[in-house]
Amino acid sequence: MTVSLAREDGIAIITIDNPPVNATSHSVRQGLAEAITQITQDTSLRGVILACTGKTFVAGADIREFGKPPVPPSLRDVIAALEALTIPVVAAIHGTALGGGFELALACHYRVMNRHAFVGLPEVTLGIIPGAGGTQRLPRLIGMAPSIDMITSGRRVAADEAFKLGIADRIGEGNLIAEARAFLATKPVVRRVRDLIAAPANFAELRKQVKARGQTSPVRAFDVLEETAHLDFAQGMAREAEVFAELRNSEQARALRHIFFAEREIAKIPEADAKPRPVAHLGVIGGGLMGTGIAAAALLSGLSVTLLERDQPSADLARDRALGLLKSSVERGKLAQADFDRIAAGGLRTTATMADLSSADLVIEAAFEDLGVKQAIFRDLDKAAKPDAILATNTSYLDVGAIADVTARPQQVIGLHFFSPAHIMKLLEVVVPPKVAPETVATGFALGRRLGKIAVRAGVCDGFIGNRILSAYRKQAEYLMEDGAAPAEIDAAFRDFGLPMGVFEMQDMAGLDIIWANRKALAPTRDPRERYVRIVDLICKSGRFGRKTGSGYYNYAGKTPTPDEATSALIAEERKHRNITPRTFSKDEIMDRILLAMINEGARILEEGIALRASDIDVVMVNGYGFPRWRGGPMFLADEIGVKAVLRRIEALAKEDAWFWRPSELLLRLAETNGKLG
Ligand code: 3H9
Repeated sequence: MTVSLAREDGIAIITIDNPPVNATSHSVRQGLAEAITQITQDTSLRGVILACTGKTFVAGADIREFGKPPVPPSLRDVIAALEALTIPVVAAIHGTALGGGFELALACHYRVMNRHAFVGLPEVTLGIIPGAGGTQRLPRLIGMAPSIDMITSGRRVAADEAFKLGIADRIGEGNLIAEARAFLATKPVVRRVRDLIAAPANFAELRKQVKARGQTSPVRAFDVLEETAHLDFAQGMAREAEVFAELRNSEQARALRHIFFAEREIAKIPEADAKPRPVAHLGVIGGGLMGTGIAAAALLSGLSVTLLERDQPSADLARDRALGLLKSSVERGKLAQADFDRIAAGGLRTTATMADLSSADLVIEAAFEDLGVKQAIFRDLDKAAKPDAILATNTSYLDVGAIADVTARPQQVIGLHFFSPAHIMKLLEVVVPPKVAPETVATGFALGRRLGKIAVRAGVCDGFIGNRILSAYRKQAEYLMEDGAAPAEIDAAFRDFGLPMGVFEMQDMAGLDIIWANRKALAPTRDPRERYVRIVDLICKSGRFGRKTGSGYYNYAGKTPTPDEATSALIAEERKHRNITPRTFSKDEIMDRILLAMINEGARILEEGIALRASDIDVVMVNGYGFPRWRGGPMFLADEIGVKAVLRRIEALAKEDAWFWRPSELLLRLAETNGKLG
């Protein structure tokens, strides 16, 4: 029984109980339809309350049903029957009323919201548009401009704003059913949103606010709102249904559904049953960009932080930097001024003495990226930290096991690879060395959750998941460059595909010197069969490290970056030196090779057990490397294309460069069995 009906003092109370999020699965729709029929037949009733058990109101249609044929009754029919009731219906909203859940609430004649509740129509984030009347009822209730904002962005609206917009009729605290009863006691008339009239709007102006970035659904949602503005309710509903059906199983919707579930799968780790240790006090070693970003993220989530630098002036500087990041959070409305003042007064301590980390529950080292430097720090830290403290390194590619092994507590050492700026970027790779205890891994994940991060488990290898894939496609981009494509052409192909920037722009921004140092560190282990492009080394040798020095692949002297002439000449020179006759590559050819490089390396990562699931790799690429969410990630794309077809393309490219394009064992195996990566 996912829906129950109770009658108390002339009021019908419909309760939905469908854990985890009360989605409108088939049994809920069926149950609601039956409850509505019973209410219609009972003339003794004066009002209806629609409520949910558990942590939330209805969070939407059941997304797992989207790939399957629809089974009646449809949510639209249930909603129409609810709205048609002739006694007042009140939705009692706690948690989140989202998508179909909010549409259900919009069909109620009134809405009572808990002070901490949210409403929203996030369908566009799943590649679809609201399909149960959201595009028709919301504008009639609150007007076109705020509806366009909510529907095309998918953003959630908190109770206070919902009240101001006219979505909520009453805000309550405590017993929401009692609030809804009190509301019904005011004898409200039956008010159907479908009968209201939306005021006209300036669509040409409003269209400019739609942020689509290559995604179809926000644009289609806007189209429907505009097209149906002058239609009656039934015609508007019919148009909404058409576009909903058109998008429901589109490529983008499938990709976005994939990533929605992938981001929830990441929490399913072998260490899930281990008990995380409590972390209230965090130590951070290193007050550079990374260390201060990590400190800011921790402070924002209410942890107290001690940040260690090599001397007092550097510690003071680090303090200013961390507080500067938090100040910008106050300006962006992410942190209250009072919380900032509290942190500035005592939540953040900076020191130049390792012994001051002795009370930290977990210490994250974010010092210079060099194994020797990190091992020296861990030797000292192991002596200074309390015995049960967990020690973490923020290395982006070094061997976490080799760092753990210099301590007397390798079971309590882990990698926590944050992405810069660490107080903003969502991704966190939790790197698991061989001797680590399950409890340490569980603590890493719990800390990630506390900091609001998307934490993905990764095994130890050079670059873990994300940077290892980056290194593969960066190499491929360098080969394309040396073979004839200009960096700007390659970057344009990345942007056309939907990434926010190209691989060369990104390197200029990160600093070419950092990449150079990494290449030098890896030189002794490089396989002689690997094609090596030295262009970036030569750029660095001329003292040009990208954005920070004013030039790299691009020149930054003017308002907008332009291809750097010295670099273009250097590339031409290098081609001559290697006897390469430059070829032209179309944008499609460029992205085809880049994606195949990502997929092949991703498959290796999977076959070596560095990533637990193909979808974990997609989560990393989407949240850390700008891979367009609406494309689902490289592994999802590989399965969409088909492993066999992917392999055929890799084998064709292997004729040019057999070493780079040697196919992963996993791809070979899956192609034989017609299997899938995900
Ligand atoms: C829609 O409504 C279309 C309509 O307009 C038209 C219809 C005709 N379905 O996120 P959590 C699962 S489109 C199925 O970790 P939280 C989730 O996979 C929908 N399953 O919890 C996970 O499962 P597991 C519009 C769902 O507390 C578990 O619930 N609605 C759905 O951090 C817990 O999820 C949305 O887009 C679903 N709709 O956050 C809302 N939602 O334990 C999507 C969740 O097996 N949902 N699951 O891994 C959310 O945003 C969050 O889940 C929510 C809770 C904020 C509700």
